[in-house]
Amino acid sequence: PTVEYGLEAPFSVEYHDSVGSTNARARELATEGAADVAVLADEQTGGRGRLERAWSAPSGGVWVSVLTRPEITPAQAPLYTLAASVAMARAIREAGVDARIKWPNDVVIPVGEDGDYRKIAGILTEMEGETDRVEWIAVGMGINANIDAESLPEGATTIRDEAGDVDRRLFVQRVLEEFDAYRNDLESVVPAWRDLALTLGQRVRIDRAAGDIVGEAVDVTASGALVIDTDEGEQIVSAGDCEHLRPV
Ligand code: BT5
Repeated sequence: PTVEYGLEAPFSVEYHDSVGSTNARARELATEGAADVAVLADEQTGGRGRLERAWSAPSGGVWVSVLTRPEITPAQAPLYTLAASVAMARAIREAGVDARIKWPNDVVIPVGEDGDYRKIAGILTEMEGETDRVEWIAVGMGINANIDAESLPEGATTIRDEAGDVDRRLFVQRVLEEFDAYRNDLESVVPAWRDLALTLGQRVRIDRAAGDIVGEAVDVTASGALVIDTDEGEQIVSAGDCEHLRPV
Protein backbone atom coordinates (compact mmCIF):
# COMPACT_ATOMS: atom_id res chain seq x y z
CA PRO A 1 0.00 0.00 0.00
CA THR A 2 1.28 3.41 -0.99
CA VAL A 3 1.07 5.97 1.80
CA GLU A 4 1.25 9.78 1.82
CA TYR A 5 4.53 10.79 3.37
CA GLY A 6 4.83 14.57 2.95
CA LEU A 7 8.16 14.07 1.19
CA GLU A 8 9.98 16.72 -0.78
CA ALA A 9 11.84 13.93 -2.55
CA PRO A 10 9.99 12.50 -5.57
CA PHE A 11 9.51 9.01 -4.17
CA SER A 12 6.21 7.35 -3.45
CA VAL A 13 6.31 5.33 -0.25
CA GLU A 14 5.08 1.75 -0.06
CA TYR A 15 4.77 0.86 3.61
CA HIS A 16 4.67 -2.62 5.18
CA ASP A 17 4.27 -3.47 8.85
CA SER A 18 6.24 -6.62 8.06
CA VAL A 19 7.97 -7.83 4.90
CA GLY A 20 10.67 -10.39 4.06
CA SER A 21 13.15 -7.86 2.71
CA THR A 22 12.48 -4.38 1.38
CA ASN A 23 15.23 -4.96 -1.19
CA ALA A 24 13.50 -8.11 -2.42
CA ARG A 25 10.23 -6.20 -2.64
CA ALA A 26 11.97 -3.37 -4.56
CA ARG A 27 13.35 -5.93 -7.02
CA GLU A 28 9.83 -7.30 -7.50
CA LEU A 29 8.54 -3.79 -8.18
CA ALA A 30 11.40 -3.23 -10.63
CA THR A 31 10.40 -6.26 -12.68
CA GLU A 32 6.87 -4.79 -12.80
CA GLY A 33 8.33 -1.60 -14.30
CA ALA A 34 8.06 0.64 -11.24
CA ALA A 35 10.43 3.52 -10.44
CA ASP A 36 10.94 6.16 -7.78
CA VAL A 37 9.48 4.06 -5.01
CA ALA A 38 10.71 3.82 -1.44
CA VAL A 39 9.71 0.51 0.13
CA LEU A 40 9.54 0.98 3.89
CA ALA A 41 8.94 -1.58 6.62
CA ASP A 42 8.65 -1.62 10.40
CA GLU A 43 10.05 -5.15 10.49
CA GLN A 44 11.81 -7.46 8.04
CA THR A 45 11.64 -11.21 8.55
CA GLY A 46 14.40 -11.98 6.03
CA GLY A 47 16.60 -8.90 5.98
CA ARG A 48 19.74 -9.28 3.88
CA GLY A 49 23.27 -7.92 4.11
CA ARG A 50 26.02 -8.14 1.51
CA LEU A 51 27.41 -11.46 0.32
CA GLU A 52 24.42 -13.54 1.48
CA ARG A 53 24.84 -12.34 5.06
CA ALA A 54 21.72 -11.92 7.21
CA TRP A 55 20.56 -8.54 8.52
CA SER A 56 18.60 -8.37 11.79
CA ALA A 57 15.64 -6.09 11.28
CA PRO A 58 13.20 -6.19 14.20
CA SER A 59 10.28 -3.82 14.69
CA GLY A 60 11.37 -0.27 15.54
CA GLY A 61 14.12 0.15 12.96
CA VAL A 62 14.16 2.06 9.71
CA TRP A 63 14.32 -0.43 6.87
CA VAL A 64 13.92 1.23 3.48
CA SER A 65 14.86 0.48 -0.13
CA VAL A 66 14.78 3.16 -2.80
CA LEU A 67 14.15 1.97 -6.35
CA THR A 68 15.15 4.34 -9.16
CA ARG A 69 16.07 4.15 -12.84
CA PRO A 70 18.94 6.62 -13.08
CA GLU A 71 20.93 7.46 -16.20
CA ILE A 72 24.22 6.16 -14.88
CA THR A 73 26.66 3.42 -15.81
CA PRO A 74 27.21 0.41 -13.52
CA ALA A 75 30.64 1.87 -12.72
CA GLN A 76 28.92 4.86 -11.11
CA ALA A 77 26.61 2.71 -8.98
CA PRO A 78 28.97 2.68 -5.95
CA LEU A 79 28.39 6.44 -5.75
CA TYR A 80 24.77 5.62 -4.93
CA THR A 81 25.97 3.54 -1.98
CA LEU A 82 28.21 6.39 -0.83
CA ALA A 83 25.33 8.86 -1.30
CA ALA A 84 23.16 6.67 0.91
CA SER A 85 25.86 6.45 3.57
CA VAL A 86 26.21 10.23 3.62
CA ALA A 87 22.41 10.66 3.79
CA MET A 88 22.08 8.19 6.67
CA ALA A 89 25.08 9.55 8.58
CA ARG A 90 23.79 13.13 8.30
CA ALA A 91 20.31 12.15 9.49
CA ILE A 92 21.75 10.13 12.40
CA ARG A 93 24.01 13.06 13.35
CA GLU A 94 20.93 15.33 13.41
CA ALA A 95 19.53 12.90 15.98
CA GLY A 96 22.51 13.75 18.19
CA VAL A 97 24.76 10.76 17.50
CA ASP A 98 28.39 11.07 16.31
CA ALA A 99 27.92 8.89 13.23
CA ARG A 100 30.80 8.33 10.81
CA ILE A 101 31.07 6.36 7.58
CA LYS A 102 33.05 3.17 7.28
CA TRP A 103 33.83 2.26 3.68
CA PRO A 104 32.11 0.79 1.76
CA ASN A 105 28.61 0.42 3.21
CA ASP A 106 28.47 1.00 6.96
CA VAL A 107 27.58 3.86 9.25
CA VAL A 108 29.30 3.45 12.61
CA ILE A 109 29.84 5.10 15.97
CA PRO A 110 33.52 5.37 16.89
CA VAL A 111 34.44 3.79 20.25
CA GLY A 112 37.69 4.95 21.85
CA GLU A 113 40.75 6.15 19.96
CA ASP A 114 41.98 2.99 18.26
CA GLY A 115 39.62 2.97 15.28
CA ASP A 116 37.10 0.66 16.95
CA TYR A 117 33.40 1.21 16.27
CA ARG A 118 29.85 -0.06 16.64
CA LYS A 119 27.65 -0.42 13.59
CA ILE A 120 24.43 1.59 13.57
CA ALA A 121 23.42 1.30 9.88
CA GLY A 122 24.25 -0.58 6.70
CA ILE A 123 23.52 -0.40 2.97
CA LEU A 124 22.79 -3.08 0.40
CA THR A 125 22.80 -1.84 -3.18
CA GLU A 126 21.47 -4.10 -5.92
CA MET A 127 20.94 -3.38 -9.60
CA GLU A 128 20.31 -4.75 -13.03
CA GLY A 129 21.42 -3.50 -16.41
CA GLU A 130 23.97 -3.76 -19.21
CA THR A 131 27.66 -2.87 -19.13
CA ASP A 132 27.01 0.71 -20.25
CA ARG A 133 23.65 1.41 -18.63
CA VAL A 134 21.91 0.74 -15.35
CA GLU A 135 18.32 -0.36 -15.85
CA TRP A 136 17.30 -0.04 -12.20
CA ILE A 137 19.04 0.28 -8.89
CA ALA A 138 17.69 -0.49 -5.43
CA VAL A 139 19.54 1.11 -2.53
CA GLY A 140 18.59 -0.64 0.70
CA MET A 141 19.25 1.30 3.87
CA GLY A 142 18.95 -0.25 7.31
CA ILE A 143 19.17 2.04 10.33
CA ASN A 144 18.96 0.70 13.88
CA ALA A 145 16.62 3.36 15.20
CA ASN A 146 14.19 2.65 18.06
CA ILE A 147 15.61 -0.75 19.02
CA ASP A 148 17.50 -2.04 22.06
CA ALA A 149 21.04 -2.86 20.93
CA GLU A 150 21.01 -6.01 23.07
CA SER A 151 18.47 -7.54 20.67
CA LEU A 152 20.96 -7.15 17.76
CA PRO A 153 24.18 -8.99 16.89
CA GLU A 154 27.37 -8.24 18.82
CA GLY A 155 29.01 -5.02 17.66
CA ALA A 156 25.74 -3.29 16.78
CA THR A 157 24.38 -0.12 18.35
CA THR A 158 21.18 1.85 17.89
CA ILE A 159 19.96 5.43 17.93
CA ARG A 160 17.90 4.50 21.02
CA ASP A 161 21.02 3.35 22.89
CA GLU A 162 23.14 6.31 21.80
CA ALA A 163 20.66 9.19 22.08
CA GLY A 164 17.07 8.01 22.61
CA ASP A 165 14.25 7.34 20.19
CA VAL A 166 13.59 9.37 17.05
CA ASP A 167 10.33 10.22 15.29
CA ARG A 168 10.73 7.64 12.55
CA ARG A 169 8.49 9.45 10.09
CA LEU A 170 10.57 12.64 10.25
CA PHE A 171 13.77 10.62 10.29
CA VAL A 172 12.88 8.71 7.11
CA GLN A 173 11.95 11.98 5.44
CA ARG A 174 15.39 13.39 6.24
CA VAL A 175 17.18 10.29 4.95
CA LEU A 176 15.19 10.21 1.70
CA GLU A 177 15.52 13.94 1.07
CA GLU A 178 19.26 13.87 1.69
CA PHE A 179 19.65 10.80 -0.52
CA ASP A 180 17.64 12.50 -3.27
CA ALA A 181 19.82 15.63 -3.09
CA TYR A 182 23.09 13.68 -3.34
CA ARG A 183 21.99 11.31 -6.09
CA ASN A 184 20.96 14.38 -8.12
CA ASP A 185 24.40 15.94 -7.65
CA LEU A 186 26.78 13.01 -7.89
CA GLU A 187 29.85 15.28 -7.95
CA SER A 188 29.06 16.41 -4.41
CA VAL A 189 29.01 12.85 -3.03
CA VAL A 190 32.74 12.16 -2.64
CA PRO A 191 33.55 15.50 -0.95
CA ALA A 192 30.63 15.03 1.48
CA TRP A 193 31.71 11.44 2.06
CA ARG A 194 35.30 12.49 2.86
CA ASP A 195 34.02 14.88 5.56
CA LEU A 196 32.31 12.04 7.44
CA ALA A 197 34.62 9.11 6.71
CA LEU A 198 36.08 7.22 9.65
CA THR A 199 38.09 5.01 7.29
CA LEU A 200 40.34 7.69 5.78
CA GLY A 201 43.74 7.87 7.43
CA GLN A 202 43.24 4.49 9.09
CA ARG A 203 45.52 1.51 8.67
CA VAL A 204 43.16 -1.23 7.50
CA ARG A 205 43.03 -4.82 6.39
CA ILE A 206 40.73 -5.66 3.49
CA ASP A 207 39.72 -9.28 2.92
CA ARG A 208 39.19 -10.10 -0.75
CA ALA A 209 38.79 -13.33 -2.68
CA ALA A 210 41.95 -12.30 -4.56
CA GLY A 211 43.95 -11.95 -1.31
CA ASP A 212 44.16 -9.54 1.61
CA ILE A 213 45.43 -6.00 1.35
CA VAL A 214 46.92 -4.12 4.30
CA GLY A 215 47.78 -0.45 4.23
CA GLU A 216 46.61 3.06 4.96
CA ALA A 217 43.31 4.14 3.42
CA VAL A 218 44.17 7.46 1.83
CA ASP A 219 41.18 8.40 -0.34
CA VAL A 220 38.28 7.26 -2.50
CA THR A 221 38.31 7.61 -6.29
CA ALA A 222 35.70 9.57 -8.26
CA SER A 223 33.73 6.32 -8.62
CA GLY A 224 33.90 5.41 -4.93
CA ALA A 225 36.73 2.83 -4.87
CA LEU A 226 39.13 2.92 -1.90
CA VAL A 227 42.75 3.94 -2.44
CA ILE A 228 45.16 2.05 -0.15
CA ASP A 229 48.77 2.99 0.37
CA THR A 230 50.55 -0.37 0.80
CA ASP A 231 54.19 -1.46 1.07
CA GLU A 232 53.98 -2.40 -2.62
CA GLY A 233 52.54 0.95 -3.67
CA GLU A 234 49.04 2.24 -4.19
CA GLN A 235 46.20 -0.24 -4.64
CA ILE A 236 42.59 0.51 -5.55
CA VAL A 237 39.82 -1.69 -4.16
CA SER A 238 36.26 -1.56 -5.44
CA ALA A 239 33.39 -2.15 -3.01
CA GLY A 240 32.35 -5.30 -4.87
CA ASP A 241 35.73 -6.91 -4.13
CA CYS A 242 35.73 -6.06 -0.42
CA GLU A 243 34.48 -8.85 1.83
CA HIS A 244 35.51 -7.17 5.09
CA LEU A 245 37.40 -4.06 6.05
CA ARG A 246 38.77 -3.68 9.56
CA PRO A 247 41.19 -1.29 11.21
CA VAL A 248 44.49 -2.93 12.20
C1 BT5 B 1 25.05 -4.62 5.42
O1 BT5 B 1 25.59 -5.83 5.11
O2 BT5 B 1 25.46 -3.87 6.28
C2 BT5 B 1 23.83 -4.25 4.59
C3 BT5 B 1 22.60 -4.09 5.42
C4 BT5 B 1 21.45 -3.60 4.58
C5 BT5 B 1 20.15 -3.72 5.31
C6 BT5 B 1 19.03 -3.05 4.57
S1 BT5 B 1 17.56 -2.95 5.51
C7 BT5 B 1 16.65 -2.48 4.12
C8 BT5 B 1 17.18 -3.35 2.97
N1 BT5 B 1 16.50 -4.62 2.91
C9 BT5 B 1 17.34 -5.64 3.14
O3 BT5 B 1 17.02 -6.85 3.15
N2 BT5 B 1 18.59 -5.17 3.36
C10 BT5 B 1 18.63 -3.73 3.26
P1 BT5 B 1 26.98 -6.38 5.61
O4 BT5 B 1 28.03 -5.34 5.48
O5 BT5 B 1 27.13 -7.66 4.88
O6 BT5 B 1 26.79 -6.61 7.15
C11 BT5 B 1 26.07 -7.73 7.63
C12 BT5 B 1 26.62 -8.08 9.01
O7 BT5 B 1 26.25 -7.06 9.95
C13 BT5 B 1 26.03 -9.35 9.56
O8 BT5 B 1 26.82 -10.44 9.18
C14 BT5 B 1 26.06 -9.13 11.07
O9 BT5 B 1 27.33 -9.43 11.59
C15 BT5 B 1 25.89 -7.64 11.19
N3 BT5 B 1 24.50 -7.24 11.46
C16 BT5 B 1 23.35 -7.90 11.17
N4 BT5 B 1 22.28 -7.19 11.51
C17 BT5 B 1 22.76 -6.02 12.03
C18 BT5 B 1 22.15 -4.86 12.55
N5 BT5 B 1 20.83 -4.69 12.59
N6 BT5 B 1 22.98 -3.88 13.00
C19 BT5 B 1 24.31 -3.99 12.96
N7 BT5 B 1 24.94 -5.06 12.47
C20 BT5 B 1 24.18 -6.07 12.01
